[in-house]
Amino acid sequence: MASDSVIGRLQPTQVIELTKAFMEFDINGNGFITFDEMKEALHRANMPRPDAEIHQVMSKIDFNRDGMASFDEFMKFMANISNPSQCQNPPWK
Ligand SMILES: [Ca+2]
Ligand SMILES: [Ca+2]
Repeated sequence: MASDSVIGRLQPTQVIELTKAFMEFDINGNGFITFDEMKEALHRANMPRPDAEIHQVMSKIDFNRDGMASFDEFMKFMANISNPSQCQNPPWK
């Protein structure tokens, strides 16, 4: 998985938490979250959401539009929305 740049922006504890979260969503463990898996995972977590809302979230996570959220896409999405307050300016800016 070529996600070093994304993971490098996250705290190690965040990476562990997000990896756990990903594994909960990826019910069949194939490394991708499908619409059905996200729906099922939210249902299991007692957070059922309407299909339209799940579609919306999936479309935000699914950068390459193959209909599934890969681990890399999931990490990117979570890194973007987590926006930690302790976020430092990257040295290349
Ligand atoms: Ca899967
Ligand atoms: Ca994808």
